[in-house]
Amino acid sequence: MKLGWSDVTPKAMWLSRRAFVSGLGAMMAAPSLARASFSTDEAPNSFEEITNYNNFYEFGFGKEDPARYAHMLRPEPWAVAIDGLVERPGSYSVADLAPENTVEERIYRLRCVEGWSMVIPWLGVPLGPILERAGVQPGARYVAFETLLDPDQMPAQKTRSMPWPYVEGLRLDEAMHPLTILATGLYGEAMPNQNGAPIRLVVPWKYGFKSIKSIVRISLTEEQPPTTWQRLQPQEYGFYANVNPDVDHPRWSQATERRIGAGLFAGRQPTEMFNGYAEHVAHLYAGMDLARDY
Ligand SMILES: Nc1nc2c(c(=O)[nH]1)N[C@H]1C(S)=C(S)[C@@H](COP(=O)(O)O)O[C@H]1N2
Ligand SMILES: [Mo]
Repeated sequence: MKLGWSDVTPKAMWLSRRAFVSGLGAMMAAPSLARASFSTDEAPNSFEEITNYNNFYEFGFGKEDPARYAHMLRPEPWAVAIDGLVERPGSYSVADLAPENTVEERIYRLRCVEGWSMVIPWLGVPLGPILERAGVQPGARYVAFETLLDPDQMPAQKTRSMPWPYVEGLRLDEAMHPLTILATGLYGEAMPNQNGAPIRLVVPWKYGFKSIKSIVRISLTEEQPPTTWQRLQPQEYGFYANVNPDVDHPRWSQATERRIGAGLFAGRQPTEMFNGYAEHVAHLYAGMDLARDY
């Protein structure tokens, strides 16, 4: 017998979940005006490239390790907790957060801090309305995200190579920005395990490590949350991690990038400020010194 949500969820939580889910109708009625302009018209990478060249350290450090080992991940059933400074904390299924008929395509550039990039046709929903439905409390200033912790499904979590689980965070205004999505698929299909099934963050103007995969918890916080890469190497990886060709990594230049699949002789291409999304996001950082807040 398959358990329904009302069977496994305490009543108070179920009631708040019901309020959350019923908010969807109102949301679907509002057209997303800016949607079309968010997708790049650059040619997407192939499905093969997107699913065979990955960073997902829970499955190993090699670029081909996720494709080889991510079959161990069981993306169903899956629950995402939304908690912290919200009016309606609860446990939600992927279908609650991103009902199939609300999912839209976003073709985004992805720029890894290591200096390579891709163009990926994601499927997903904006994060902002999800947080609004959960009811952001006035004291909330940041959003913290957590990946699944289960060494049986994520074999590298049996090693101490990194602090597990992988965690990330955004400032609340970054999380609410319409470019920020929770992605549930790519190329019109459910999210491949190696890309962060069943649900992952995509923040296209930031280095790829901010786009945390296989999320099980989203917490609204007052304090800036810790992030995995800042914990590991704070002098190399900051909280903001905005793509910026003018602020080099201490060990390499960020001025250019290698587009995966472009071919051996294509050469490197210039990296764009905020990964090409400056017109949409530069205002978020007005007055900040981006060399200091890297
Ligand atoms: N949980 C988790 N999320 C993660 C990572 C990871 O190792 N673990 N790697 C990050 C990095 S460094 C990048 S570049 C992107 C890569 O996403 P992709 O493999 O779907 O292209 O995922 C990010 N999200
Ligand atoms: Mo990355």
